[in-house]
Amino acid sequence: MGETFLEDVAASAVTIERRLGVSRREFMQFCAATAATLGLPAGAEAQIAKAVERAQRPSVIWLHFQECTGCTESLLRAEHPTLEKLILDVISLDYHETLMAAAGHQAEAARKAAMKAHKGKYVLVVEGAIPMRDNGIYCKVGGHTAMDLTRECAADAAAVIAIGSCASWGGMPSTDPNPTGASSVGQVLGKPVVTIPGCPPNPYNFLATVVHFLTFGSLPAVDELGRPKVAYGRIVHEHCERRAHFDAGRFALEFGDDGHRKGYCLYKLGCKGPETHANCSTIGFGDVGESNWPVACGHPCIGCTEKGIGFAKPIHAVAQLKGMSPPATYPRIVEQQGQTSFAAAAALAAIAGAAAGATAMLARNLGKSDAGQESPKASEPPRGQGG
Ligand code: FSX
Ligand code: SF4
Ligand code: F3S
Repeated sequence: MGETFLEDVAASAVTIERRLGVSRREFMQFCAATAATLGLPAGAEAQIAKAVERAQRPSVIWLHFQECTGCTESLLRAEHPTLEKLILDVISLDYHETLMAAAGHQAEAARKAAMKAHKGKYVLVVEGAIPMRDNGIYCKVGGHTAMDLTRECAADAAAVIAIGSCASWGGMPSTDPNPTGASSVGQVLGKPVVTIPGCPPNPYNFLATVVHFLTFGSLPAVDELGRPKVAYGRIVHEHCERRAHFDAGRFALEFGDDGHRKGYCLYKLGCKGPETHANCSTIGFGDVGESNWPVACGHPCIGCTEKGIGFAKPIHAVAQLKGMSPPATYPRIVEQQGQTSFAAAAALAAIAGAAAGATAMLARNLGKSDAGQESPKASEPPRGQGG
């Protein structure tokens, strides 16, 4: 590093550009987005940037069991080229069956070597459910059952993350009658672990969790199901872009009917947004562009992040209404809605505890100030710890 602050900045900009192939500006935008996802106070992006730039990348051992590899796919198939680069840059992926070049004994040796070299320090990520029936014989890798591998790798891990609904609570493989006894990582280990459910999960939630670990040396606060509160503290319905239609009683009744084509609420088509905890409606899904999440695409939320809802409750069944607090703001759908000013929405979000979902949504909506409904004075979104 150079002797002056400016030299330091210039040097780190060059390093980041070389490492990630992105400009310093893009990198800082990523850090700000991650800070918003984590519901961190203003200024946290600088701390995140410092940690990502300087910290030693944590070794990650990533196991795959009963699943479709959609979790990994969602991390890699991003529209924005920096996301997967960032993920692969902030961690050192030492074992990942679908991404590593090694195969067979070589792959097994790589896993053992990483476990030995980083004993007590590596992060174990498990993707997929783990069959427990008949001593776990329905899923084996390298001659070992998924059950044994999970326990062996978790024993010396600094942190265990269950990624995707399958690993978090059984997901699709555990669908009734669950012939293989597909179970979660927590069930196999007999203790709670951090879970990032979703089928597939939102890559930003995984990245934000890892960045939190990198920046603060700990995983973020979780709810009773192990889900980071900042990402899963609110129900989808609370910040849904169709919420104004729900409140006004305007519903699509059939796919393709007039209400559906007008973008009305999908509740009567079985949308599980009112009973599903996730931030899809606030940060969008993955990194595939604006308004790309199930409801925005015209399909009801199936509750993929929620145990007992996704793959359990019929897709057409009407959701139970939970936690019916007013939304923080009403994005885009304004034509029949009165004047919800941005300032009022911001104040409401602050009163509601400035939950991460609201914070992220308000941050996102700052870019839409051309909608004409937002106060030009409100240039700063409220920030605060979510939960
Ligand atoms: Fe697939 Fe992952 Fe679904 Fe499961 O995601 S997208 S079946 S949650 O474990 O690969
Ligand atoms: Fe959105 Fe579904 Fe709630 Fe309707 S029921 S407002 S579509 S989350
Ligand atoms: Fe899943 Fe519903 Fe989000 S189906 S991706 S939780 S909108």
